[in-house]
Amino acid sequence: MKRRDFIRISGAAGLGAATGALPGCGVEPRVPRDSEAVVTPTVCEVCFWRCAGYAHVHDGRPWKVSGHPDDPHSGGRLCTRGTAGPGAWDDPSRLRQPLLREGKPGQQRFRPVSWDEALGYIAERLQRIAREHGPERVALFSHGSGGAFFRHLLRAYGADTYAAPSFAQCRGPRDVGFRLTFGELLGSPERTDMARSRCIVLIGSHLGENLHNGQVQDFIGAIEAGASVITVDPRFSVAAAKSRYWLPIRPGTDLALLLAWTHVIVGEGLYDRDYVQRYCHGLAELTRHVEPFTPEWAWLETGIDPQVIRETAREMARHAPATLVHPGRHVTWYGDDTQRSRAIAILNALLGSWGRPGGFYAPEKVSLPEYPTPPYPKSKAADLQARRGGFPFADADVTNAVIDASVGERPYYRGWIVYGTNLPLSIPAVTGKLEEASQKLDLFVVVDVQPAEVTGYADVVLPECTYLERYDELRNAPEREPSLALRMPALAPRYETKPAWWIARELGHRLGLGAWFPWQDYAEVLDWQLQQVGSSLAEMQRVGLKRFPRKTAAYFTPGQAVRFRTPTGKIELHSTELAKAGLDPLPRYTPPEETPAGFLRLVYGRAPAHTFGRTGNNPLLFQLMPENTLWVHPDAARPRGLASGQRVRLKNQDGAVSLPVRVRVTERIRPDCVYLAHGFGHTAPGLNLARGAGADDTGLMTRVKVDPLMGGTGMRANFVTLMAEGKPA
Ligand SMILES: Nc1nc2c(c(=O)[nH]1)N[C@H]1C(S)=C(S)[C@@H](COP(=O)(O)OP(=O)(O)OC[C@H]3O[C@@H](n4cnc5c(=O)[nH]c(N)nc54)[C@H](O)[C@@H]3O)O[C@H]1N2
Ligand SMILES: Nc1nc2c(c(=O)[nH]1)N[C@H]1C(S)=C(S)[C@@H](COP(=O)(O)OP(=O)(O)OC[C@H]3O[C@@H](n4cnc5c(=O)[nH]c(N)nc54)[C@H](O)[C@@H]3O)O[C@H]1N2
Ligand code: SF4
Ligand SMILES: [Mo]
Repeated sequence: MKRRDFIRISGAAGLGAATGALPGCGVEPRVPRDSEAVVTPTVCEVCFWRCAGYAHVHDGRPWKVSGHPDDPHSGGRLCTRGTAGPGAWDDPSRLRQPLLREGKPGQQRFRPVSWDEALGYIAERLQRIAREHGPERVALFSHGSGGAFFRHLLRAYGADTYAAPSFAQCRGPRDVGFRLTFGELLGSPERTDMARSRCIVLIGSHLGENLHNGQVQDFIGAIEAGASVITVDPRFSVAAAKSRYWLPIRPGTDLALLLAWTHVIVGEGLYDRDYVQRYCHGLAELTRHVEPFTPEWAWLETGIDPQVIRETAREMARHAPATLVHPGRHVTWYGDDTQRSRAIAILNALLGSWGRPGGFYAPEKVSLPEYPTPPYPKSKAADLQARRGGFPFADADVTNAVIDASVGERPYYRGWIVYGTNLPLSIPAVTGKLEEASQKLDLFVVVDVQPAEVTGYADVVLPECTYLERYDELRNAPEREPSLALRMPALAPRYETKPAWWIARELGHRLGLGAWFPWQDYAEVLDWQLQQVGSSLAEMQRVGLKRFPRKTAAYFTPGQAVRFRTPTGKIELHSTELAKAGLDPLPRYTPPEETPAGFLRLVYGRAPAHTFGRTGNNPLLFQLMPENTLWVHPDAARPRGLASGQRVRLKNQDGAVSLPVRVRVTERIRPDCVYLAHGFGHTAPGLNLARGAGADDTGLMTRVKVDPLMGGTGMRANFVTLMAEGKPA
């Protein structure tokens, strides 16, 4: 696909989305002229790439959201999902007022209450927990912009546990693996220099379906410029379709392939000698370690022809250092994920791509001072075991460990605040635990925009307004060029919804923590911060996004002396930290569990038109893709008597059964696995469109393979059988 095709397709989808009259959505079919709309800057929150753009409001309704032309995250174009932002505002299921539980936990029976009553209830419970157990026994789960305000509130209160699914269910293994190797994290947006890559290796990363906007544009740009793409995926993904090589790997054996590639690169002397000598520690150990991992050995594990393994290794070396072995983003797959990420990091080090054009650049953000408030109280820190589950390389709090520490005989945590994360659909293998936690906790608050499944466990549900109706912190993301972007309210909050900053401030004052909220309106904080860097809120309201000059170089200069933030000051091929902890200092391959007879491995990924489960009820995106389908290879479909369009239920190895989902028979997947886009199969009664549409992968993940280094939950350890429902549609 050419870049302009991408623009046209995403633009066309967006236009269709913004103008189509939908039942229950109420979007006017008449397209207003640009001059009729009031335009204000925004930052998209439909996913966490956070593109900067503009909200166009006409007649008191948002009629479109467009990209900011100067934005490095979006190149001025929003993706399909971002363009459907007005649907988030117009979602008929939106929460409208605070709710207090009436029925039992797990039942969605609530009584609408005033903000005063809801906040009074929460403040009273928080004070009681602090008095009886200590404030450190309150945990924050968070994913999304407004979580920062609750983090600030809870730190002022004395609670420091802060767990996000973006660590233990997403990027954690990769960030830990790269930190152990290079001494630095990859961040978001990833510091990958893909636009300049000459060779791109994608291990699973399904760019194009994974629609992180700027990244997909860089990927397309690189392909247009002739980059060679090698995609490793058991499924013929969109990225595979754009690749020179597609390696349909046996699921769970990527580490064997990575070791064999390393074997070839080291054995044939294809690595960057000067770079490795100058910057790397442990080449001798690595050379010894990979000796046995020949392409022939890897063939038996991965099913990939040894000649293809050799050819692709040489292809990577030919283009180095402009070869990017992409670190991926969602990498909690099989439990050996930190080690697999280490193997990816090692390969990049050998190719000399870290700190070089076409590999990884050094990102920079704006040094933006925090608004002055008193230091947080030095209260007792939460028990590290409770927060991080005792995982030696957990660099952040571990969602599943915090959940575990909230159940059982003597639960550690007494209160939860859950902001913008739908725990039952995002954290596998916790359903029973969530029920138990909701019964045992003294306080369970959910802050959300819609009645997602997680709200069913809460005592109090607080309705946040959508991103189009609020201020949030400035977007200050590490990038090639530093920039600040403003999100401001394009409309007043609808119904009785409120922004997170307001909720946190109100609670702060009720808890006697007013010193941490010495402002009336968050706009004052933004203006103060902007003044410190030579701008102002007024300027940002006008320009939306402001770029700042870089202070350091984005790449190493030839021969530059670099001290890496690792114990040896070098890139650690052989990890001294892992060795010291008695763990494998070089990645060791463990074959995946065999698929039981008659079963298929369940794999999953992203649908381009949706973000997880959060957009299922967006009427515009629902129209584009109302449900997911189950990808099944003809060789797996035939003996089961399945045809495309037929509905099946999936049943996993432990008897968990999904909602019905339509089969898509396709040769684009290996015969030993089936594929579902994540985020469908909602059961929450309030989600009028999404409820019952398609099947949910999380409910089928009753087993996880926990990463022993950082606690991530490997989710690809589940197997399913298929049960036909009725005749082909
Ligand atoms: N449209 C859209 N885009 C998104 C998101 C979204 O919700 N919607 N979410 C964003 C977020 S938070 C994240 S973390 C990223 C995730 O996106 P990625 O980091 O790209 O996620 P992966 O898990 O690598 O991608 C799933 C792919 O892995 C393949 N796969 C399955 N098993 C194996 C295996 O054993 N080996 C290999 N090599 N491949 C395998 C699947 O077939 C599928 O193509 O996407 C981001 N982009
Ligand atoms: N089975 C399975 N599990 C997964 C994954 C998978 O592919 N398969 N992917 C994993 C990955 S990579 C990630 S990053 C996580 C993502 O995990 P989550 O972030 O939990 O993903 P969502 O399901 O989108 O839940 C987001 C919640 O935030 C709410 N929300 C949306 N906008 C706002 C807002 O503006 N304010 C507030 N307060 N709430 C809002 C939504 O209504 C929804 O309830 O999931 C992980 N879990
Ligand atoms: S990638 Fe799409 S959904 Fe995500 S922030 Fe950008 S425009 Fe919004
Ligand atoms: Mo993620």
